[in-house]
Amino acid sequence: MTLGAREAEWPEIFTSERPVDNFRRDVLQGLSSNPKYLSPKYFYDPRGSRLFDLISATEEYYLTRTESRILVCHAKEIMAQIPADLTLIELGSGSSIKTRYLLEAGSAIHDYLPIDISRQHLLQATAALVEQFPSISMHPLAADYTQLDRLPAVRNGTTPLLFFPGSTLGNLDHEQSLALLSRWHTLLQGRGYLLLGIDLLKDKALLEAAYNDKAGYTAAFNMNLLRRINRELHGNFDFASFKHEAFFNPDQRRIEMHLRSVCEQSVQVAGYRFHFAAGESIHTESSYKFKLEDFRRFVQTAAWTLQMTWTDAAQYFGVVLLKALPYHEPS
Ligand code: AVJ
Repeated sequence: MTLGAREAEWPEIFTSERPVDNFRRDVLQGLSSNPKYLSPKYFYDPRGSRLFDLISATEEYYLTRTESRILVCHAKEIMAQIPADLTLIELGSGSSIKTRYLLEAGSAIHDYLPIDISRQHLLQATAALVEQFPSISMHPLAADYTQLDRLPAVRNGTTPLLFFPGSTLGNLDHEQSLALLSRWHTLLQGRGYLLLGIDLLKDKALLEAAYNDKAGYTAAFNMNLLRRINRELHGNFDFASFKHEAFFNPDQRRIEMHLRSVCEQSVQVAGYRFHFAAGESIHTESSYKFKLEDFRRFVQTAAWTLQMTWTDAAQYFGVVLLKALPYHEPS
């Protein structure tokens, strides 16, 4: 079936509100702030999504392969923890590569609802899955999963299982991730599960290597944000006068990515002028790293209880299953 025909099959992928319009507002707000920042969710234009796939295949970036290995080894066990007849709702599904491990782990999943901000990537990834899993009903939605005010309806009698792999929760600071976990608990009305991946705290050198791969894909991924601003917001960023930086901040337990201006300069974006001092940076991403015992307490404050944890032998990465605590209508 052609992609065109798929479009007809999934009207919601093309009718939902265009997430792009927030790009201009968020970029101008971030560049007007002190210190300057940009949201990592805007890394994922088509080129950015391809660069992330290249990063995931590097030796240094252990996260993707380690999480995939945990899912491959324990998918059946994970599914056994949850009542059968599931609706799998994936948040930020990207290439849906890890999803296959859950879909292959038996017949518990009947409906798959991938949600991603990158429309094109979502369509291609879902179309490929339909070929492999014809018995599973698929309902892709192009949307920003951090802004959902309602979850797509799940078929009556099925249990919703939210899937949030890749340690993407780590891009949010604690306040933001608490708010997001609470929002999802409310959207589920306290009924359902959340399976997520979290990158665990480890040796600084290992962490920094993962965000400074020798091939330079992470630097290109970071710099691609400026390329996107030039293309979509009539910017005139000169890539040669900014450099990629990624380092571990032990106080915050996070990797920080920055684009640092190598000289004093001013840049035009959407008709506005922004001044950069020599050495001034744009903070483009935080990747928080977790300790499992702290994480158990953390999720409880958002009305989730940690059911089970699966890690690799070296404890580099954790896949955790959370269960929603009963929902109480706010009094
Ligand atoms: C996909 C958000 C989990 O933070 O490790 C990879 C993105 N940034 N290399 C991460 C990313 C730099 C990645 N997440």
